Amino acid sequence: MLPSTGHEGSLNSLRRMKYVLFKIHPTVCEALSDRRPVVALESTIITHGMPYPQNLSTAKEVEDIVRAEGVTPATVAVLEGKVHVGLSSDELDFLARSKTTLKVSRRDLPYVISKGLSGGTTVSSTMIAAHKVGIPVFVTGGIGGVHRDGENTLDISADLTELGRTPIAVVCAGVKSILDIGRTLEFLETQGVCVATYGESKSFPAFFSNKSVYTSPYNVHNAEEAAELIASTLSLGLQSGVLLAVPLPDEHAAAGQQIEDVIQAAVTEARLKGIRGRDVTPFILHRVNELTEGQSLRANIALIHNNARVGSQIARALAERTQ
Ligand code: PSU
Ligand code: MN
Repeated sequence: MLPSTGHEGSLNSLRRMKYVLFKIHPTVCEALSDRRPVVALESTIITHGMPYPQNLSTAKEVEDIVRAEGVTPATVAVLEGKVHVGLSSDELDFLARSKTTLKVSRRDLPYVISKGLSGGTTVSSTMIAAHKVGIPVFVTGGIGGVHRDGENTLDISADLTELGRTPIAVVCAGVKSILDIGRTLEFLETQGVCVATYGESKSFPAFFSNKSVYTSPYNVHNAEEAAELIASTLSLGLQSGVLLAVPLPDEHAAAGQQIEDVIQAAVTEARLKGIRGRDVTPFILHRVNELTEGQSLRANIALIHNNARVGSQIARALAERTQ
């Protein structure tokens, strides 16, 4: 018999906690134990980022695109106090229809878990879940950032500090111009986040627009280069994340410009109405969609599809390297 370390009790309770707090879908479990590629997906976009029924169809399409690339999708959400990694079709349906689910960021996790509540996970809490179960690549639409006037309000998304402390590669379409892109990039630099644009463009993309006036620190030209960058972050043992920004496909660029024009109106409206804190991003997304008569939603869906494809290729290239 092995000598007692005196830690068995706490180790066992830790294992139990993880078992109790997390529910990993069998397809995700199998893929992870076979070292096959998995892509994590967030769910605030389902609960607070898009209206029903487009939220549901998009969530399903994104999972299908990931599967078609030979990768296992793992949509993350909190359901009745458990962090689910990988959802069933019924669970996706529940999240898309529910009007009472919460928006769960890092700071909300303890409360939501302790009360047995349900919610969509933001980029920050999805990164936490992905890291805990060992999924290195995560695909989303847009990350949170420093809000306009953030130098006064201090409204800076927890996504940015999460990228500074959790080694996950987040594939997105850049930062929405509802945010202050320049300050967001400065903040990411302070947090030690390696930021690169995917492809040839020197510009850092602005979500609806495939370029901004800001230069991207780096470029990766293909999935292999992106995987190399992620692998280097992991081998160095850096505890910070990587942000890969994939520009919106050209055919949607014109719509992007028109959407930009109404963003200022929506931002001003949010300020005048006294919208604060976690409600700001969902409010602006909703208003921009109304003001563009659905054009922003269509562009949003197109770019998420594109990100899912690119992110899956990166996850595959990374898995091939580490196999
Ligand atoms: N940007 C979008 N759609 C979204 C979000 C951001 O275009 O759904 C969501 C993401 O889940 C992101 C969160 O992590 O909003 C950021 O919210 P906040 O700005 O409150 O940190
Ligand atoms: Mn905020």
